[in-house]
Amino acid sequence: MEILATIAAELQRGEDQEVRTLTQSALDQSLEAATILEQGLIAGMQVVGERFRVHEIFLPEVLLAAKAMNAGLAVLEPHLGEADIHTRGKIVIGTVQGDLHDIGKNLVGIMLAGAGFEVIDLGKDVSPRQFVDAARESGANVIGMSALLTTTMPVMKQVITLLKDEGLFGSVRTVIGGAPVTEEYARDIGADSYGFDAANAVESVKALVG
Ligand code: B1M
Repeated sequence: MEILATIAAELQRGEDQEVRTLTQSALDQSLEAATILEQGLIAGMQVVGERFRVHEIFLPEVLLAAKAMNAGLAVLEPHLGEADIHTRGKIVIGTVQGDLHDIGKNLVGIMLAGAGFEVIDLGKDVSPRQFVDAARESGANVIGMSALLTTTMPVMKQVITLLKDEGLFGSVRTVIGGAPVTEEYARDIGADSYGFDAANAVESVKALVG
């Protein structure tokens, strides 16, 4: 679909206005929000990540692409998820301490809210103490953690250790995800579940809180 390739290309150029307008046009053409997300926005961001990795582009360009991604996501937000009306449970989410990548985490939050969960989003650079206190104070059933850097993944384990120290492990379940995170890593650190993408994160949380 040509418009999806154009969205991906404009996202790579960091053209947030264009991405916003094109995303709306794609919806107007009756394309599924999930298709626009996967084949337009995420496809564009994957190219950005690869070009950044091989030093063809640098941080300023990545930041502009992130801004364009957020512009497109804002248009898609009301159309993602299942739009259940009742609350399935409460979940605290955030990107772990030291990590400023929040696009994937935001997407997970949108999909969880769309599936009927009450989402308490702590934002990015969230410390273990903030996660655990927020879960206790809100009575959340689940903590969802996102990490995009290999250097910040160990913070997820610190959250689980703190839950154990505070006697909350087991009653507050954990789900983790983010590009470098694997199911095996989740098992190793004692996380209850893992989501490889936003839709899978919703399935994992549903399975946890049944
Ligand atoms: Co940075 N960055 N970045 N970056 N960045 C990566 C992650 C990197 C892989 C790029 C690369 O080298 N190819 C690399 C990490 C290498 C590593 O550790 N393995 C990297 C680096 C090195 C850095 C800096 C260190 C660069 C520097 O300063 N020299 C720096 C670190 C800053 C910090 O965090 N302290 C940095 C900064 C940035 C920006 C600020 C410029 C920007 C982020 C803006 C923002 O988020 N507001 C940025 C971006 C945009 C990226 C890439 C290009 C794209 C990430 C993204 O948004 N993807 C990224 C390359 C890549 O991933 N290909 C890269 C789209 C998003 C929808 O996918 O986040 O993977 P993702 O989320 C997915 C799944 O992972 C999953 O579902 C989502 C939807 O499918 N998921 C979950 C995510 N969280 C989940 C939680 C769950 C379940 C599933 O349960 C709770």
